[in-house]
Amino acid sequence: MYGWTGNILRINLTTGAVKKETYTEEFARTWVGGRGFAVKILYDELKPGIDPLGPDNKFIVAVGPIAGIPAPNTGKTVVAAKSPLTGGYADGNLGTRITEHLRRCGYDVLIVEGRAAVPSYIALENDAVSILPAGEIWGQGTYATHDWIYKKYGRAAGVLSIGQAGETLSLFAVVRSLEGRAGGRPGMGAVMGSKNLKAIVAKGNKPIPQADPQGMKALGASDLKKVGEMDKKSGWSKQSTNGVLAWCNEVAALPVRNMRRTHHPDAWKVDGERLNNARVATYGCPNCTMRCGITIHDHEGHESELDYENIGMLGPNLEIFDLDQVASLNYMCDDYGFDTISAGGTLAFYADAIDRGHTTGTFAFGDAERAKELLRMASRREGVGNLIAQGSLRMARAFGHDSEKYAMQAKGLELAAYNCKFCPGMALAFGTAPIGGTHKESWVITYELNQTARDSYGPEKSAKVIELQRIRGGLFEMLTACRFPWVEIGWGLENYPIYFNKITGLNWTLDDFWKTSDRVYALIKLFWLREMPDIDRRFDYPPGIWFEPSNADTEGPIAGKFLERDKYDGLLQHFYDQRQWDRRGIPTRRLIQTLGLEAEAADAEKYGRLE
Ligand code: PTT
Ligand code: SF4
Repeated sequence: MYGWTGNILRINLTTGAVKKETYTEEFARTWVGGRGFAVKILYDELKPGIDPLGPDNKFIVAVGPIAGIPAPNTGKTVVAAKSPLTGGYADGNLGTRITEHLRRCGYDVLIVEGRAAVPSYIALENDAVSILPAGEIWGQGTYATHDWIYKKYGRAAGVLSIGQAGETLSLFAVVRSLEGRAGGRPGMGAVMGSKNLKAIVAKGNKPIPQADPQGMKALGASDLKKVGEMDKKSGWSKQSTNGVLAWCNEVAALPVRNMRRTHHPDAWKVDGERLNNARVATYGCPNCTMRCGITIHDHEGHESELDYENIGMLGPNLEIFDLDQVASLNYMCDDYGFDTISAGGTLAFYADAIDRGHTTGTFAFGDAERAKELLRMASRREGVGNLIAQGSLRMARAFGHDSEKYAMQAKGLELAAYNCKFCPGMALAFGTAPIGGTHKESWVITYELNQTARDSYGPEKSAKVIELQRIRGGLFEMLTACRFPWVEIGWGLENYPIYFNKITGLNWTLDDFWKTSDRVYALIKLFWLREMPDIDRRFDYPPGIWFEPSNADTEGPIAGKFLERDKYDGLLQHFYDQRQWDRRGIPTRRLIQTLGLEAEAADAEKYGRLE
């Protein structure tokens, strides 16, 4: 078998047992890698109902067959587990040198089980595997942790770490890698923390098996160069992801004031141009020639890396239009290891709940200093920080007063920075995203607003959502390659089967990836069904407030417009029909057979009926 190492490393932190296991070529072809491997392993190995923060949960690090081999942009890794935030399947994707080093140590997957008796870190150095004490850095942020590890293993090593948020089990703690960014929004950092696992470091120099290494080397080098040239020509990385902020403001899709408003006259103060002007450095993930990580200094001189989602959620959504303050909040999230999107969404919900009189407290939109204090409290679980650390849905349940409808989340995960009060297609993308309210599966909003009638709830929108889910949530999450060359500068999708075939020696087309992607989405839904047998189509709805006429804007381009519940339901039905899922949003028996998931479905049927 080429492309895949065929090896899984399993480490049990309770017993200290380390086991090298193999997987078959059939497993590799059925699940490809990254998210595909992760969901299959979690489905097979986790008993439904286990405590996500208990020793029975498993923390998975998984890469795909082209990962770590120089080509556009193959430096990404998937981290996955059962989520403590949502209770369902969860994963995230981050740039890190672990991608290459894990493979160069000889593995495509790392499974961490159990719970260490004391704070620990895992070190992989080719065949050597050590579980070592991390007491010295327990209580430290992610920057200090990385430095500590780099001092021991050198700057070329690959590192994943958590900060205090992961240690104190914040339900939206992420995993960080300073070699890329952060990943695992639905609490993957808390799962590491629950295992007393502060960090993972890997250093390897074994070759990665490839069918045509010379051919791939030449092609990868020339394509990386081409992507770099295309990026320069397009000018995209001048503002990187934050180029979209001004557009969102203009088209009334910006999250402002807990998504109560869709645009703001001060939005320009935190837009891509201002970010580029303040730039102090540019960072990129491994194997990338279109480096998009823009850093700026905050008031205290910290260097803070800002993307659109960070700025949108910690800036306009909290009505903070001072870029330095946004940078400070972002730096704190990065150091503590909080997800910026959920942190911004939860703080905004808290300010909104106080504003509506549904709770008492000291916090108002625009108050950056208090927002920082609340983040500090959340990292220590002090006072109201204990509630904030659990996300907006749990906070809403604690406050009551029907406040759940304006907790801006789907499946328990806070929505990313697109206000879809009147974007039915993007609302569907959030509602049906398999890990909860993320934009990463289907960023349909530009298609919806630029190429269709905004008020259409037609099947063209659900079809596009599925097409994008297959590409973004399927192809890129299985291969663990960054999607930005394709999304942002038009690097052709047809290149990916070419890399895949050169590396694996197979002869796949994009259609093979679409089928595998459908299998992965179906299995993720079965995972949720086993955990929550009562789920139905309401599970795929966005927050209730988007359906309320009283929530519509009173001025601006979408004045008086809001999502219509019946029509959204119709759009959701188009989505189910096109996916061959039943009226509850569960894959049908016919689809299960087509995808070869009979064994998995038989298990799911113990918990919820299939149609
Ligand atoms: C993703 C989510 C995103 S999506 C952003 S910014 W974005 C936030 N980044 C955070 C951060 O930074 N620090 C922090 N403490 N929390 C953060 N939470 C948020 O996490 C880097 C880029 C981006 S920038 C995006 S869209 C693309 N994401 C990709 C993906 O998911 N898969 C893939 N194959 N390629 C991708 N390419 C792009 O990578 P999650 P990231 Mg990752 C500092 O984390 O859980 O997947 O959530 O995201 O590493 O920041 O992505 O406008
Ligand atoms: Fe990382 Fe950005 Fe390059 Fe993607 S484009 S690999 S996110 S630096």
